This record gives sequence, C-alpha cells and structure tokens, in this order.
Amino acid sequence: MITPDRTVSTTCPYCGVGCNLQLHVKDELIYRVTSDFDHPVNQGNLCVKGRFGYDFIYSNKRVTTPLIRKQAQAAGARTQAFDRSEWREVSWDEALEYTTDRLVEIYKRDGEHAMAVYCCAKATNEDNYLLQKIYRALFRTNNVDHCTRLCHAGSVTALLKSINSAAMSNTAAEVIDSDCFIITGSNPSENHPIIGLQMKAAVEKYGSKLIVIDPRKIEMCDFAALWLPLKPGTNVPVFNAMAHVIVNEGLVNREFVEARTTGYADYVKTLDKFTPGYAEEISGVDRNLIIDAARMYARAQRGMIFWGMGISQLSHGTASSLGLIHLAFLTGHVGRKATGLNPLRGQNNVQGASDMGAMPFFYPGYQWVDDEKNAQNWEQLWNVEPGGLNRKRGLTTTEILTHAHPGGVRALHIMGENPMMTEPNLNETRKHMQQLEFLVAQDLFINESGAFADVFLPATSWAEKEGTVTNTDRRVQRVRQAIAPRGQSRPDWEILCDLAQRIEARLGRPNSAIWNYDSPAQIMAEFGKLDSNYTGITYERLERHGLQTPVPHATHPGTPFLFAKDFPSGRGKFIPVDYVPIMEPPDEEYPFILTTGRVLEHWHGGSMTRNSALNEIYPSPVVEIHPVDATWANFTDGQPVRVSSRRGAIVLRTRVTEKARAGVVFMSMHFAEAAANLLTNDALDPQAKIPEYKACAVKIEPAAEADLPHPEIRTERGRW
Ligand SMILES: Nc1nc2c(c(=O)[nH]1)N[C@H]1C(S)=C(S)[C@@H](COP(=O)(O)OP(=O)(O)OC[C@H]3O[C@@H](n4cnc5c(=O)[nH]c(N)nc54)[C@H](O)[C@@H]3O)O[C@H]1N2
Ligand SMILES: Nc1nc2c(c(=O)[nH]1)N[C@H]1C(S)=C(S)[C@@H](COP(=O)(O)OP(=O)(O)OC[C@H]3O[C@@H](n4cnc5c(=O)[nH]c(N)nc54)[C@H](O)[C@@H]3O)O[C@H]1N2
Ligand code: SF4
Ligand SMILES: [Mo]
Repeated sequence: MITPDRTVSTTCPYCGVGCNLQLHVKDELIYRVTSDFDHPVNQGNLCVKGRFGYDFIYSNKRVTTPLIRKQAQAAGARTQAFDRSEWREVSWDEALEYTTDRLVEIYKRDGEHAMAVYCCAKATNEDNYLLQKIYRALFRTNNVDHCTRLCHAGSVTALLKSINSAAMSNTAAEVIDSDCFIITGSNPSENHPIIGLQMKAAVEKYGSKLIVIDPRKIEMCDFAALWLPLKPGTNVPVFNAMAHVIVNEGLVNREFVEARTTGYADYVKTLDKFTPGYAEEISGVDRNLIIDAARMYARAQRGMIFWGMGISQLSHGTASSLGLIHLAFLTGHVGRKATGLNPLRGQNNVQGASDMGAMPFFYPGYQWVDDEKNAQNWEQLWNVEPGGLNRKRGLTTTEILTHAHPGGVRALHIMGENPMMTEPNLNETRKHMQQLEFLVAQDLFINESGAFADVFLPATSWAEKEGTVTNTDRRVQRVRQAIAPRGQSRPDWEILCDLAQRIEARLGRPNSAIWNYDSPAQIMAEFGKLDSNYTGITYERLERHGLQTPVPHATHPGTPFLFAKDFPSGRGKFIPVDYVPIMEPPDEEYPFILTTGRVLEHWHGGSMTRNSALNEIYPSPVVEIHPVDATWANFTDGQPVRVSSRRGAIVLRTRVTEKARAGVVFMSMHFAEAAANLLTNDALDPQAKIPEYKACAVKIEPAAEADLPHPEIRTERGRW
C-alpha cells in the first residue's frame, strides 16, 4: 500500500453531479482517487469517470507550450492541423502579443459585432466570469455563449417564461424522500450516475414509485413502476394527455393553482383535444399507461420531475419543457422538499458558467443586457464609461458560426469547447469554421476545433488550479490544486488576466486595476458584489461541503430548494403548447429515426475520456439497433454498416439490443472516427435556438470491414 504525500479534496471535472474527489498524490503524481464518505453530494460513491478518468491530464497528447500556426490561415481556406510539425512553439509573451494584435486589429477595423467568444462549462466560475468580462468590457460585444445552448436551452427558455428562474429547483438527493418521481428524456445511470444511484435507492429502499418516459429501454426502466416508451419528439402530446387526465379526473391541486399560478382557464381549454387516445396515436404509448402515470404522479404527496436532453434537444424543446412544467403546476409539486422542476445539468460547471453571464442575453446573475439599470451597474463595477457597454443581445453559439462571413463574425475565441464534434451537421460547421479570420483555442488538447486555430493557449487541467464550480443542484464547491501545472500551461484565469491587460493597453484605455487579481477568491468577491446569488459566498465558507445558491448574505446557510413562497415571476404562468412534429420524419429513403446521446465511459467530443484509460473499456463506436429491425433488415450484431442522413455518412458496427426502440437507432456522440454529428439535423428550436439532436432520418446499409474507420484515427492524431 502506497502512503500518499498528500490527499487533496476537490470536485470531479466531469458531470454536473459534482462529486467530491480525494486526489492521492505521491511524488507529484496523482495515483488514486477516493471520496469523502461524509460528503452530502455523493456519500463517498464515485462512477467510473470520477474514479479512473483523471489520467487524461498525463496524456502525451496534452499540449503544454503556447503554439502559433506556421502557415498563415486565410479566411475561407482554413485547414485543420493535428500534427506538431504544423505549429511553432512560442513563448507566452509572443502568443499573447500575437493574440492581442489580431483581436484588436479586427475590432478596430470591423467593430464589436466581429468579435465572439465561447466560454467553457468545464472551467471554473472565475474563469468564465473573466472571459465574458473581457469580451463585454473591452470588445463591447454580447456575442458570448457556451455549450448550454446545445444543452438545456429549451428548458431554460421555458423556465424563464413560466417562472423566471432556470436552475434546478430542488436537491437531487431529496429523491429518497419523494413518493413518486418522473424521469423523462434523461438517462441518469449513465449520465448522472451518482444521482442514478440515489434514484435506485429511492425505489428499492424507500419505496418511491418511478415513472420513466423515454423511447429507449434505459437501465432505470428496470426500477420503474411504469415505462412509457414514446416515439422521439412526441413529448408534448404525452405530457398534455397526462394533464388532460389530471384535469378530467379532478386531481388538480386547486389551492396551488389558485394561489400560485396564472392562465389556468385558457390553458385547460387547449387540453381538450389531447385525450390519451390521441396521444397514443401520435406517440405509440398505450393510453392506459398515460392514464396510470398521470394518476400516480398527481396522487403523490411529494412528486419530483427530473428531465434531460430528450426534452430539451428538439426543435420544440421549449414546448416540451413547458408541457412538463404544467404538470408540476397542476399538482402543486413544486416549492416543497422532494418535489420540483429538476432539469439535470450536464457539465461539471454549466450551471456556474450560466450564472457567470456566459450567455448572449445576460450579465452575471441572469441580468438582461438590454436593461439600462443592469448595464449601468456593470459599467460602474467594471470602470466602463457610461453608455460604454453594449445594450444589444448577442448571438448564440449556433448563430455565431453561421454568422462567420465577411461583414459578420471575424474573430472567435474558444475556451474549452469543441464545436467541430459537438455542433450538429458538422459538414456545415466545418465550412463556417473555415470562414473565420482569426481563431484562438484555449484548451488542454488540440481538439477537432482547435485544429483550425491560429494560436493555441495551453490551459492547466482542473487538478492544477484553484477555483469554484457550481453543480446541478446549485452547490458551489471548491476546485483545488493538487499538482504543479504541466509544462508551461497556465490556469485559464491567469491567461485571461494577462491577455486582458495587453488588450486594454492596446485599445488605449488602460485601467489594469480591474484585471489584477491575486487569486480566484478575489474574482469571486468581485462578482458577488452584483450577483446576489453569490454575495454571501467566500472561499472560507465553501471549505468542506460548499453552499447551495442563492446565498444572499454572509451568514445565509444556502438554499436546498427554491420557490417555497413564490416564483421569481410572482405567479407561475401556464403557457399553452401544441404538438409540432419533428423536422425530419422517417420516409422510404431514410426509414429510421436516429437519436444521439452519450455512454457512461465517454465525454462529448472525447478530448478527455478518449485520452484516458476509459478508452480501453469502450474503444469504438456502435449504432444500437432493436432486434426486430435487425431481423427485417438482415443485420447481425457487430456487422459493419454505413449510416447516412441527408447531410453525411459514417461507417461503424451494429449493436443489436433491446435497449433501442423498433424504428429508432441510437448512437453516441463521442467518436471522431464516426462522428454522429455528421448526420444530425441543424434545425433549431425557434425560441431557444437549440438544435434537434434527438431526431433525424437515416438509412442503414451493409458495409465492408475495410470501410470501417481505422481504429487508431484518434490516437494517431496529434502525437506530441
Ligand atoms: N458519461 C457521460 N455523462 C454525461 C455526459 C457525457 O458526455 N458522458 N454529458 C453531460 C451533459 S453536458 C449532459 S447535458 C447530460 C445529458 O444527460 P441526458 O439528458 O441523460 O442525455 P442523453 O443521453 O443525451 O439523452 C437522454 C435520454 O433522452 C432520451 N430521448 C431521446 N429522444 C427523446 C424524446 O423525444 N423524448 C423523451 N422523453 N426522451 C427522449 C434518450 O433515449 C436518452 O435516454 O449528461 C452529462 N453527463
Ligand atoms: N449529437 C449530439 N451532439 C451533442 C449533444 C447530443 O446529445 N447529441 N449534446 C450537446 C450537449 S448537451 C453539450 S453540453 C455539448 C458539449 O459540447 P462541448 O462543450 O463542445 O464538448 P466537450 O467535448 O465537453 O468540450 C470540452 C473541451 O474543454 C476542454 N477542457 C477541459 N477542461 C478544461 C479547462 O479547465 N480549461 C480549458 N480551457 N479547457 C478545458 C476539453 O479538453 C475539451 O476539448 O455537446 C452537444 N452536442
Ligand atoms: S457522477 Fe459525475 S461527478 Fe460523480 S464521479 Fe461520476 S462523472 Fe464525476
Ligand atoms: Mo450538456
């Protein structure tokens, strides 16, 4: 048994559950990960990523020196460079001077609308706060967004409209105190595994009843009292039919509806056509299951709803989220412990990045940018002249790239995202990336997007820096430095402070008082001044178990559940929603619906997990097909197939499994050699601007072994 030199307590860098990690360090090497048994989030439990997925930080493909592309890149003809020989190692000074030159040149020539930035839901609150501050205060643009757009944008838009608050209302671990809970469009045992564990305990140990509403037979179906296997994209008819049953059978919580909501009478009228029979026709779910689910949830004392990407990532993601929100309003299952509206957040810090204003519409604290008072407050704090901040809402991530053309966005700074793997319709995305005039990548790896960049700024990993992150149930927790930064890599916040001072000097408005921070704690003290959710938080107060926002003052204990008295909007609004079919239904030529998502062992574009030991557990992509489809189409398990949509084609092996639904195939988004997003549809929800990742039409044809992508395509890339 090795005795560690030290054990450092920190927070997992992967998912929004926010598990505590104890990093065991010997000779400056992290060799083991355990967790604190007393921790309120995970009680010492970890999933495979938290326990074993940390070794990407030691990958020999990590880039730890600043780099500039050798060959100048012309807008329109930009290429990807994965090979070290295409880059020149430079000093930090040269990399940051070059970045400053180019950004300032473009800004002075074209103005603020030419500038854009992707913030990073993997980086800390402090990192994200600084990055949006640079682009807002120095480049005067609100073209600031991050992967939340590709994620819970549908849920956030719906929640803001109905209650004017978008975070999870309750704490996930309260599920053991519920007596019924719905999981819909969410696969917690793979994507929020420790919450999944708590949900299993809620059923098996504490007798809560689970309703799963999902097209795939996910693991949680084994624990469910009811499983409603709907066709992708038919959420609205199913939820509206449940509401129809609740209203018609007198199960409405009248007291709650009268005291806490508006718009009920008009809403109820729109439910007439949504009979369980009508919903069955559209969704394929037996009407009796819909009736039983409605009764079970409505009759519960404490009912929770958990949802995920199967609700949000549709061209009607906002409508399907509203459909769910109405169910909680009708039954009064919100505003108490073990109830609530719980959109499970994905990335370790997507809640925090959103809180920090990494969005085109908001300053930190969800303060609208087009509100004069808000703008004035931030101008004062940031020492910007009155009227200096931009009052116009900016472009979303999905719009930033489609605006990459002369006269539109010319410079893009990407801190820790990978649109060339994670945006829909990658063949289109590639064209947009090529159109950029200047691209900065700030990451640990040269990912598929950074390979297009002009300059690469090497950031440290989470284990090499200090800061805070905010998990799915609003718990702000510390990230602590366990080891020295590898090579010349620097923490994001330090890179950004350095860059900001150079930019402001070049712009001729030197004011470095607002860019000199000794530590991330100082950065938090700054945003806490104007964002009341964080006002009462200090690093000392976070020491052991963190605090759940809002924490409005220095002795406030934090907030495990929201809306006990009212909603931020006052009353909750019923906003009627109608059924809108998916944009690309299957037809004779493309007979299958493709739905995409994730697997337990991998993370999004794969930068982290595919450069870790986890890749050995799950090394190559598969398309999951139901046995019925495999039989009629004559496919065997493990056979190579070509899957094509109207936008692209990939070759990979089949996996014949009852987890899939007949007529629907599933693929994960993690594998560059068979990127699911070459196939997906870039149709957007008109309100939330989120793409329809969860449904597009594909055909599947037999392919030869020789057509399979080389299994090492990813590992061959970028040997450093
Ligand atoms: N291992 C791992 N964990 C992760 C991530 C990862 O990359 N890897 N990513 C993190 C991130 S950022 C996020 S956002 C979360 C996402 O976590 P989840 O929301 O669980 O994500 P998905 O797997 O994309 O989709 C969830 C479910 O939606 C279902 N679904 C598809 N279409 C529909 C539909 O029309 N209606 C309904 N009701 N359901 C549908 C799918 O069958 C699937 O079971 O995971 C986080 N956790
Ligand atoms: N087909 C399909 N596509 C999808 C989805 C889907 O369900 N289906 N889901 C969507 C969703 S929900 C999401 S959230 C997006 C995610 O999309 P992205 O955010 O683009 O994906 P990631 O692969 O998580 O990219 C994170 C990058 O950050 C880097 N990184 C890690 N830590 C740090 C750090 O501390 N500092 C810096 N600077 N960089 C760091 C990693 O190396 C990696 O390159 O994908 C979306 N795309
Ligand atoms: S559940 Fe999420 S936070 Fe917890 S160990 Fe797994 S990936 Fe990390
Ligand atoms: Mo996400």
